Amino acid sequence: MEIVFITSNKGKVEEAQKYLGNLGVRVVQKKFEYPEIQANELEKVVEFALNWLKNKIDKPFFIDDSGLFIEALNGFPGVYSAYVYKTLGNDGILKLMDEIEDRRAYFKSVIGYYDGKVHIFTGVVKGEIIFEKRGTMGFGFDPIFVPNGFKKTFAEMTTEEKNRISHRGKALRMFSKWLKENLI
Ligand code: ITT
Repeated sequence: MEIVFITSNKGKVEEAQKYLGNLGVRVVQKKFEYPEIQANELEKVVEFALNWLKNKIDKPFFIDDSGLFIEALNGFPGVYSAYVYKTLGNDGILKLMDEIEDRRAYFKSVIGYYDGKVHIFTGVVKGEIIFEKRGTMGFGFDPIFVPNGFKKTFAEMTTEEKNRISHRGKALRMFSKWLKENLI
């Protein structure tokens, strides 16, 4: 079975392919710009986007909207993560966190699948923002995030290792469970 993943982010595709490949699903990346509304919840952003995309894209397809939420910054950058990553990057986040002792943060991923109906799968991973970037794998904020219970950043983990514990890995687990029960 082939499922289209609408995203501009190759890193997300690699993680989804590694996970769903185990079910025999082939993930095909399609770049197609869609509006990301400025809601305060990722779920709302995803639902709006699916409804906007549904008549423009052949079914079935899915999207993934994610964010990094830093406790000491009241959840910033959260739903603005993509913009903040592009403008400030990891160095900018580290600078913002310079004098801050509370390093707690979490990643959240919301996968929205559309097959005529909207299906939402979410995953969260808690961890800490470290003081210096480490690692070259992964993408985005991976070099500055260490998940709770681990010493390595996500950027020091292979895709399989990251998928086992990450926000997206958890959302993908729910998604693949649903696919197994309903489709495959
Ligand atoms: P889309 O085309 O799928 O929207 P994007 O990269 O713009 O791709 P988002 O809108 O979901 O993704 O923005 C989330 C931001 O958070 C973006 O800058 C990502 O690089 C970053 N991010 C998302 N998941 C991540 C992960 O697993 N590890 C590190 N950074 C991540």
